[in-house]
Parts: sequence; structure tokens; C-alpha cells
Amino acid sequence: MHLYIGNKNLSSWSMRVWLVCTAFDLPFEEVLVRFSTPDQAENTFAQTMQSLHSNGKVPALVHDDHVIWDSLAICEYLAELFPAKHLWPEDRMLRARARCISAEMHSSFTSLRNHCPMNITANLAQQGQVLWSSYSDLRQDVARIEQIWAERPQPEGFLCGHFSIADAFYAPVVSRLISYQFAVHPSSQQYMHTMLAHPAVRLWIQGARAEIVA
Ligand SMILES: N[C@@H](CCC(=O)N[C@@H](CS)C(=O)NCC(=O)O)C(=O)O
Repeated sequence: MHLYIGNKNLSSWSMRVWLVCTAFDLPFEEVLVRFSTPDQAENTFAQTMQSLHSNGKVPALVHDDHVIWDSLAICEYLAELFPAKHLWPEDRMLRARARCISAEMHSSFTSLRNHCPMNITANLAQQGQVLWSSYSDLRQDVARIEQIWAERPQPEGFLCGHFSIADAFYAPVVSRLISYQFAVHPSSQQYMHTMLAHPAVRLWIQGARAEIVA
């Protein structure tokens, strides 16, 4: 099973799936395809990804000669492939909640996504201040995310019990809140702390830092 991902520092959609594969110790090989920069004569990222699939984006999972190319679809595929790993919560109601909040992350929060691209290693506090005071829809997105986090079953725990696909979907937000230094409630800070202590999250962040040094 090969998982194609973009730069760890930048690719929020890749981060989600990689975290799931790593946190649940799934048998996969990572294929890092760096995003091309405007000064490159050829868009090697687009060439590589489009040769794999016409969607041309990361993440993409290649398994048994099939390509699955959307982060939520990949996670659902993995959950079916490894049922004993319980990538979704075992409890039906928690599982339904995990699916709801993952779908909400997948389809919403466009203001946060558009104004605040993930950049794990950057300190974007200054931009954060300007963005925060300029965009009410950005403040609304963060407020809704904090509401979702506050509804987790245990204050010191993950969103739906043990670490699940839902947490992986919100991991890039944890990174954004840190980079842009948006002030959040103590309960949200506690969730961010829990996430940052997770071994898979730590490994991804280490990888992002290593990319910048390299
Ligand atoms: N809905 C897709 C979105 C994937 C996506 O937008 N990936 C970005 C990187 S994080 C990408 O590949 N961008 C390159 C491009 O658009 O050419 C998913 O969930 O996987």
C-alpha cells in the first residue's frame, strides 16, 4: 500500500491520512511528492500526480493497482480494510459523531482554510492578528471548531474517545491555531496539548521541520 503525500509542512489533506496510517500502525509506504514552486520550469508535482490519477492531488492511496484519491474516501477505505483496528470509534453513537465532525471538516471551514493555509514551521502571528480582526467568517469558523472540540467525551481525551479518524481530520487545525496564534479557550488548548503529545502527530511535525532544514 503506497500513500502519496505532499510536503509535510504544507499539506493538510495529506497529514490527515498519514496520521491515520501511522497512528494505527497500518502497513504502508510513504511516497513524498514535493509541491512544485513557481520558479520551477516544469510542474513535476502535477506530472507525477496526474500520471497516477486525473484528479492530480495528494493524498492518494495506491492499493492493489487501484487509486483512492480523497482523504475521507481513503480513510473510509482503510477502515473497511482493517476493521479490527477500529479507525472509527466502536460505539455506534460515537462513530456517528466522528463521521459527522469529519464530514463537517471536509466540507466546511472555508474561511479558515482559505485565509490560513497550513505552514507548520512558520510563525504567522502578525498575519494572524490582521486576519482575525478583518474576517468575521474566520472567527465564526474557529468558534464552531472550538464548540466541536468542547463536546468531546473527556476533557483530557480525543474527540470521540480514543484517537480516531476524526482527530486526524482536526490535526491541521491544531497546527493552524498555533502558527497564526489565535487565542482559544483553555478547553481547546487542552485538546491541542493532547493532540501534540500523540506520537503520530509528533512524527509528522518532526518530518515537517526536517523538510525545512533540508
Ligand atoms: N478533497 C481532497 C483535497 C486534496 C487537495 O486539495 N490536496 C492539495 C494539497 S493539500 C493538492 O494536492 N493541491 C495541489 C493542486 O491542487 O494542484 C482530499 O480530501 O484529499
